[in-house]
Amino acid sequence: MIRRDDILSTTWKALEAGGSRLGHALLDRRLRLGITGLRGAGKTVFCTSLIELITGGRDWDERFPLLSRERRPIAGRILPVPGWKPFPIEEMRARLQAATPDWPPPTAEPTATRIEFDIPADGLWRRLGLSGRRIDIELVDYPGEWLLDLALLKADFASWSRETLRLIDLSPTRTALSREWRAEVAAHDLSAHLPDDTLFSLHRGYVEFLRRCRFSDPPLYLLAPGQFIRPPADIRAETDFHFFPASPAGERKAARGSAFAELEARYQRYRRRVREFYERSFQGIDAQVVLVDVLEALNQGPESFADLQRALRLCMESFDYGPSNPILRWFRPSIARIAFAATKADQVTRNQWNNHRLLLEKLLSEQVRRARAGRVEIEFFSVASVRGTREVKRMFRDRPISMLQGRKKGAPEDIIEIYPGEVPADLPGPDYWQRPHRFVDFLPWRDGAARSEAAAPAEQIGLDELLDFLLRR
Ligand SMILES: Nc1nc2c(ncn2[C@@H]2O[C@H](COP(=O)(O)OP(=O)(O)OP(=O)(O)O)[C@@H](O)[C@H]2O)c(=O)[nH]1
Ligand SMILES: [Mg+2]
Repeated sequence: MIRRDDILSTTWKALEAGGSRLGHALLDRRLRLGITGLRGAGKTVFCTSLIELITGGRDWDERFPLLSRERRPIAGRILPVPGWKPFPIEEMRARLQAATPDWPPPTAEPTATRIEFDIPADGLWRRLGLSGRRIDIELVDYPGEWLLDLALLKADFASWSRETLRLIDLSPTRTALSREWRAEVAAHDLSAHLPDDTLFSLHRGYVEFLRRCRFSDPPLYLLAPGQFIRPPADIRAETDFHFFPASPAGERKAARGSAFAELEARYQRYRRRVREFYERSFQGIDAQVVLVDVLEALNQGPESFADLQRALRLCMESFDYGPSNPILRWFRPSIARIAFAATKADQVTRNQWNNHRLLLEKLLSEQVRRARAGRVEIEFFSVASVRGTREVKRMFRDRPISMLQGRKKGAPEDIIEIYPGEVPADLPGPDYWQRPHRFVDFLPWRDGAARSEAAAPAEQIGLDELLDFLLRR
């Protein structure tokens, strides 16, 4: 018979052996990160830099000063995630560290990766003789447009259609761009049967409308279904995909065989696919990283900015942390921590980083309040996963001002110098929109023509601080 004392002494011996397998087993920590960000928010660049930091970090004091000593990753390695295409880290690394570095293209398909590493044992664990704790981070990268499909999971076809059509009426740009498509829909009786070809043509009209909103001036963010804009290669041709928002004829339930009933059935099948994707990507996440590019929306003006806010709120509602949300029950997430990161901090000068962070906090104040009430730990960061600029001081009317130097997209040979302007610390009012500001999309930084330290990961802002927060006990 095994006595309790035997077990204890065996455990104790294993611990005394220092960093033994059993020691690791006791201290292992799996961290499933839910990377959340709309298109172009900076997810892929963030994932690349995070993996680089964990697997190749060095010169910690100079390069990652805000990552505490006891949380510096040791012996990081990249592992596959069964059932997922691997995150293309080699390709990303090659792009960002090339002699003429460039950003990755928009993500076309979801990928996942696992990063396993140790961090030094601290406090009690070190006294017990353990050399380290093992951490295992899993993350999924996906096309940002798809994030907006989360909201579909909460709505049936009739209410999704109602909301979508209401939004079209509310927003001047949407109203203008949808005119042609709405006229086409109005020419058909959806309470009657319609052939597939007609439904397909009306669906294409809706997709075209979404695309025009995406590239309009100003561009809009809240465009759903997101997979219509960035379709997964395997389902583009399937009829499940060929629907569009439609108002039911009167209050009656859609008659069997009617076009409306067919659209409803397709919507529901589409939703099942979406749900599968989200279950695979977000179910069981412990921590969330919410990446937001507020600067691009500030460049685009009040209508874009308001639309970004609307889109973000809608997504965040799907991750509601209050107890009564049905989505919460389905995800059953035990999200303990959220890092909200305002991305591309290198597009503004250092004295604006605090505002950059505060603006994101204001943008999502209601969602943040609810998450805090649900005892989720929250912090805000101003982050540049890969820096594209350097800051220099210049004298202007006898006063020193900060300027940014960098290379613009499309002109990699010339270093330009600009004054980007200010970031508001609160939601921008009319006075902000009058003031000049321009946050330029710079290329990743490179020193001179020949990069002397070609293998070194590019510089970052705030990534060290963010990782420190995620790894905190
Ligand atoms: N200056 C600067 N620009 C960045 C940074 N991260 C991303 N960008 C810019 O933002 C663009 C989009 O970044 P991605 O990481 O591809 O964005 P994403 O969220 O993966 O976008 P999707 O794949 O379309 O969903 C890049 O092409 C860069 O122009 C950064 O740290 N600094
Ligand atoms: Mg991407």
